[in-house]
Amino acid sequence: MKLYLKNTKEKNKPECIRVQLNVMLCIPILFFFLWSSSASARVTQSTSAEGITLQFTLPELTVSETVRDNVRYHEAHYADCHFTAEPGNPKVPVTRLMLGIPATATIEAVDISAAPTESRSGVRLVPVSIFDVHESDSQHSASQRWVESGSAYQSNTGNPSYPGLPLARVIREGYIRSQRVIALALYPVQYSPKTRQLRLYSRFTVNIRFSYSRQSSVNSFQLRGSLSESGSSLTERLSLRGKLTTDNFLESEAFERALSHQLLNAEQAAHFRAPRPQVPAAPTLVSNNGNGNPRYKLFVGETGIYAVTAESLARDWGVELIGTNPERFRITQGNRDIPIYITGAEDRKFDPGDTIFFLGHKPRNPYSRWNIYWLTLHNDRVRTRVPQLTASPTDPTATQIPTFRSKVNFEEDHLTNNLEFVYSDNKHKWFEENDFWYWDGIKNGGDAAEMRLEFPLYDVAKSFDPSHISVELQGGTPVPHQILVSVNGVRIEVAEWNQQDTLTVERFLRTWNILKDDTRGELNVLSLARVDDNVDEDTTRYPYHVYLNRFSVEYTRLFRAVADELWFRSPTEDDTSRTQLPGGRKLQYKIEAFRDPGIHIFETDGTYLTARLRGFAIETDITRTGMYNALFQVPDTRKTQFIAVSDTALRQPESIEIVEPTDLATATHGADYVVITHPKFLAAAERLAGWRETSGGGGYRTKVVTTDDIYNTYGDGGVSPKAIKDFLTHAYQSWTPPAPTYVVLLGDGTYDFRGIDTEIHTEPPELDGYIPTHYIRTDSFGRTASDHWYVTISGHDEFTDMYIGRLSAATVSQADAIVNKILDYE
Ligand SMILES: [Ca+2]
Ligand SMILES: [Ca+2]
Ligand SMILES: [Ca+2]
Repeated sequence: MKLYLKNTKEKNKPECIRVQLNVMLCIPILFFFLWSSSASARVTQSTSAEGITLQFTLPELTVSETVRDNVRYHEAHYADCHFTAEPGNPKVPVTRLMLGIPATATIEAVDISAAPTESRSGVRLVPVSIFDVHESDSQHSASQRWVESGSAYQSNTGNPSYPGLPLARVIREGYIRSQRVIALALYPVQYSPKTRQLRLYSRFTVNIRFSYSRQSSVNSFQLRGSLSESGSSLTERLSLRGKLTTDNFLESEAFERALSHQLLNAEQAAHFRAPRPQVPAAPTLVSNNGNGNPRYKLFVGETGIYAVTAESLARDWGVELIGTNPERFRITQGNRDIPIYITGAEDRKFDPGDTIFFLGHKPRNPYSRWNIYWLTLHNDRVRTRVPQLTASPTDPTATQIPTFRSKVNFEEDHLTNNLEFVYSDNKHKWFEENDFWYWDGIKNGGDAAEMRLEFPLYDVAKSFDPSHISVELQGGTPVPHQILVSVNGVRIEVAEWNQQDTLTVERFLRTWNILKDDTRGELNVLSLARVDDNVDEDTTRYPYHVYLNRFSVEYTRLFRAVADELWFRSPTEDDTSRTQLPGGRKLQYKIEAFRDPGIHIFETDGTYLTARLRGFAIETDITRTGMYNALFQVPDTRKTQFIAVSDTALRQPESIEIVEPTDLATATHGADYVVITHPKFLAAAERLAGWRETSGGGGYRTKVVTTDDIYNTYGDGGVSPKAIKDFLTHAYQSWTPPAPTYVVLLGDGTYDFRGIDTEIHTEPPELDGYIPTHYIRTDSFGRTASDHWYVTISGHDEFTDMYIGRLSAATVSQADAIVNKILDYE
C-alpha cells in the first residue's frame, strides 16, 4: 500500500537529532515479577482448590553498615531477598513470590500464625532513595538522595513498625494468559524507626483460603471454577478437564517454561487455568470491510468544507469512480456516517465535474496530523445525505439580521515534554485526556517574564453585548503561579494557581471598543506577565514555566466573509445575544465581501452538515468592485449555525489512499511470533520472520502485520496505540492456539507523534517509520513510555501475557542492519 502525498520530497535528515524513546524506564515494571524460584528453598507450599498453605523459614539475617549522604546507616538482608521500595521509607528485606489460584476463587482470608523470636537494637536502616529528574535543554538526567521522609518516620503513625502487620499480604492479582495468579509479599523483618529495633519472625505459616460463589454462572470463563464448587478433588477435576476443549488451555512452550519458574505452585496451578474467551470477529470500527471493494482513505488536516470531484479523484489519486452511481457513496469516520451532498447526482452518474461535499474536522487524535474519513461504495443506496433547504430572499417583510456573535478560537501546538507533575488518578488514560501541546509560555523570569501574542479579529461591530475572553493556562512548574492577563493593555485578571494545574481565566470586557479590527489594519495583543515573587533557589531543577494552551474571544461581528469563508450562528442559537426576534417570521442574512461569486451556504450543527441552502441570491457589491454578497432568508425557528464558503475556499483532502481489503480481521490466523512493522520496514520484517520460521531461528509460526493494516482494521485508520492493542487482544482471543507468545515492534517511537517540531521531523512521523508507544504516568518519572501495556491483555492487571520488544529503527538501512545483526548473531 502506498500513501500518495503531495509535495513529498526526499530529504536527507540528520539522524542524530531524532528523539529516541527511553524505553528503559518501563523495564523495572516489566521484569518486576520475573525473579528466580530460589525462594522455594525456604518456602514450602501445599495447594488445593480450597486453599494454599505456605511455610516460611527466615535464613540468616546480615546487618552491615553503609554511609549515604554523609549519614551512617545499616542495611539488612538475607539470601535471595528483595527490598521494600517506597522512596523515603526504610529499605526492609522482603520475600515476594507468585502463586497460581483457581479462576473463580475468592480469597476468603490470609491467615498467619507466627511468633517473634528475636529483636536487634541500635539499627538505623537506610531509607529507599528518592530519584530526582532534571531537565535542561531537553536533556534529562536523574540523581538520588537518601532522606528519612516517608510515612514510617511520622510520629503519629499508628503502627510503630514498618512494613507493619500482617506479615503476608497479597500485593497483586491478575492473569498471565489462562493462569490466574497472585503476588504475595512476606515481611519476616519488621523495623521500628523510633526505637531503632529490628524484630525478626524466623518461622511462620501463611494460610490462603478460597471460597466460591454459589451463583457463579457456567460461562466459558468460569466453568472450571464451578467444577471445584462441587468439592471435587484435583484428580476428578483433572479428568473433567479432558472434556473441555484442550486447545483453550494450550500455552506455548515459552509460557509453560516461564510459569514453571514464576509460580511456586506451578504444577498444581496448571489445573486451575481458565479458557480464553473466544471471539469470532475482530472489533473493527470501519464498516464495509467485507464486500471486497477497496476503500478510499481521506486525510483531513484542517476544519472546513471539503469538496472532491470525480475528476480530481481520478487525476490526483487514481480513484476511478467516474460513471458509478453516486447513490452508493458513503463517507464514514470511525463508526459514524458523515452526511454528504453530491452535485450532479440526479442522473445517477458520477460525472467528472460532479462533487462530493462534506464537513471535515482537524484531528483530535494526539498521535496524528490527520483526521481520517473513509469513502466507500455500497451495493445499496446510502441515505446519509445532506438535505436541501430553499432560502430564496423573496419575503419583503423579513427581518434583516445586522450582526452575529462570533466565537473565535486560537490555539497553536508546540512541543513540550517536561510536565512530570500533572496530576492524574488514572495513569493509563492520563496522556490522552490531557493536552500536552502548548502555544508558548513564560520561562525562567528575567527577560522572558512577559509574553505578548498578537492576534487578528475581523469586522468587530459596535454593540451593547460585551465581548468575552477565555484564556486557558497551564502551570509548567511545581510552584505557585501568579500571572497578570491583559488584552490590548486592559487588565483582565491576575490569575493565581498552583503546580502543574490548568486554569481558565474568563471575563467579559467592559466596552466593545477594547477589541481592535484587523480589517482596519489593527492587531490585538494578549499579554501574560509574571507578577509573583517566587524565587526558586534551584532553577536548574525546576525551570520556571507557565504555558498558554488556547484562548477564545467572543464578540459581535458584521456579516463579512474573511478569505471567502464565514461561519456564523442564528440569533436563536446564540444565548448571549440580546437581539430581539419577531415570532413566526423570516430572517434575512446578507453576507458580504466574497471575491468569488461561486458561493455555497450550508447549515451545520457544528459537527455535521445538516442542510444545503439553495435559491439564495448572489449580487455584486455596488460599493466595492470585485466583491459579491450572498442574500438568503430562513424561518426564525431555525436554531442553527451556517457556513458560507466560495469555490476558492473549499478544501481538498491532503491525500487520498486506496486501501484494498485484507483478511486480517476475518480469517483465522495463528502465530507464535508476531512482527508489527511500519510499512516502510516491511522487507526487513519479512526477512526477520522468515528466519524465525526456520528451525535455526526457532521454528515458530510467524505473522508480519503493518501498522497501516492494524489502524485500518482495528481503528478508524489514524495512528492509534489502542488499535495495536485491540489487534493483539483479538489475536490472543481468536487465533489458532497457542496464542502468540512474542511481539516485535519494528519502528521507532517519538515524543512528537504529530511531528510538530519540524527540525526533528522533516516528514510526519506516521509516514516515516514510527510506531507509537503508550504513555503512562509514573510517580517517579512522570510521562513514561510503556510498550508493556500492549501485552497486558488477559485480565485487568499489569502481568504481561506476551513478550514484547521494540527494534527502534528510524530508516530502512537501520532496519536492515538490525535484522542483519540478529541473523548474523544467531
Ligand atoms: Ca452526474
Ligand atoms: Ca494545545
Ligand atoms: Ca495479564
